[in-house]
Amino acid sequence: MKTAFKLAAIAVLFSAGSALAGPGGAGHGHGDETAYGKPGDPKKPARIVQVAMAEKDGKMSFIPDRIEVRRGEQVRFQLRNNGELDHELVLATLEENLKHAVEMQKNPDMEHDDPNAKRLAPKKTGEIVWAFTKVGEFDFSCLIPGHREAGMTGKIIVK
Ligand SMILES: [Cu+2]
Repeated sequence: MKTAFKLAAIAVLFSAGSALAGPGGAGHGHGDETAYGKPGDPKKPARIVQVAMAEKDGKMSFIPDRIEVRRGEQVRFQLRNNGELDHELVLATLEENLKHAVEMQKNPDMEHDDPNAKRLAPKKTGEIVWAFTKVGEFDFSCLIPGHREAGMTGKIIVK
């Protein structure tokens, strides 16, 4: 009974994600609040954190791969893809990102246009503005198949 319910919830989550309802479309019923915070307000002050996407000797990484944030802080991630391949940064709980990675294996061309994710072509830059409203340890990863496995993952610690 419990398992069936859980599976149904996951199915809803995935359909909401692929239908791309945009902010507020995740169906949580309280705006865009997630377990790891909510989309930031670009008009409000934010701490700037620069994150580079890199490839070296067969490894892929985010630099830095560990970011500490205070609860309530809004962060403007300034992303730059320094590699030769497309990369993305998807911010979520570790559990969500691992599930999402499985989906990406099935649909490698799945594009993200959500407030918690950004995909960049080589040498391009982009931004994610996110408000960390909850304490915890969260994940950011590149979910393009093979990239997380090659090292493209990091941690955000909200205190
Ligand atoms: Cu990547």
